[in-house]
Amino acid sequence: MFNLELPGNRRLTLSEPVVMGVLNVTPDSFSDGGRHIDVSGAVAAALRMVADGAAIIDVGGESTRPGAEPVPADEECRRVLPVIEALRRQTDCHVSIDTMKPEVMQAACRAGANIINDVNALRAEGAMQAAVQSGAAVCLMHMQGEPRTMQLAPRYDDVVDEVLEFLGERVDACLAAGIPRSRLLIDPGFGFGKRLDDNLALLAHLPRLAALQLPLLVGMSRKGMLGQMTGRGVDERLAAGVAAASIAVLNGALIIRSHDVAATVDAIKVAASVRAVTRASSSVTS
Ligand code: 7PJ
Repeated sequence: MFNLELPGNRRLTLSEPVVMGVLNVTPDSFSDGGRHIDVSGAVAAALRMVADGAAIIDVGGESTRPGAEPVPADEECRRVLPVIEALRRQTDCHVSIDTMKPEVMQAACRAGANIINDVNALRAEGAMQAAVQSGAAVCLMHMQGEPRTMQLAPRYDDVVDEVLEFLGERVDACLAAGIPRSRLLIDPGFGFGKRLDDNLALLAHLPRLAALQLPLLVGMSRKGMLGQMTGRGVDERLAAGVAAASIAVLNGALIIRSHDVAATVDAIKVAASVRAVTRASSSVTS
């Protein structure tokens, strides 16, 4: 059983899978010529996700969707810090900061974030040091390429082997830098430099990632892979996302990153109940 150690002697118990609710904090295009951040709206959305059963709120101020343009660190801070500070005052849920930038990691953790969710796996200059100093837990995600160009020509010989090798190396780098295993999460990075076949291979073979012996986070909510399988637009992928989350939990995922918290909480209870039976009977026979 996994526990994730967090700053301030807190911990996230992962005896059952949990949901990480996605909170995108990007400018409201309807006011101030697109520069206004609706802090109270963002906080209200987060509190709703907590009420719906989210264990973690993942706050992000820069889109990492394919083709998205980078945002400077000070602008990213301007977006996320007021939201994290307000959340800290109003709830004791865990808060992760979805960023690749060391400056944002540091400021967000000072403001009360206790998990760093880095789709770049702390490879940016200064990111590893920022994570060590913050004392926060870290989610290490696999990505081939970089967000702006990653979907142009993804290529793997064996996607599962390559993701495992990459994550293993990043785990070793964290351990060498002084981040203990008890603070690490791993994530195969669905949709990050991957074609549909690659995403499906990862989902089907997710149990192989258990070799790294770390809690597994996955995010497929609303992603293109669901659209490719169902023909649905981004706002019509709830059922597909819930199905994908259930399969991920059956295959060992412990944290599900989702925009649709209430539905995902219910779905993973079903999947976790079945997984518990499978595990109990396989431990008797093996
Ligand atoms: C992920 C993420 C993911 C982790 C995004 C989107 C793209 N962080 N941040 N895993 N995806 N750990 O939500 O469509 O899959 S942003």
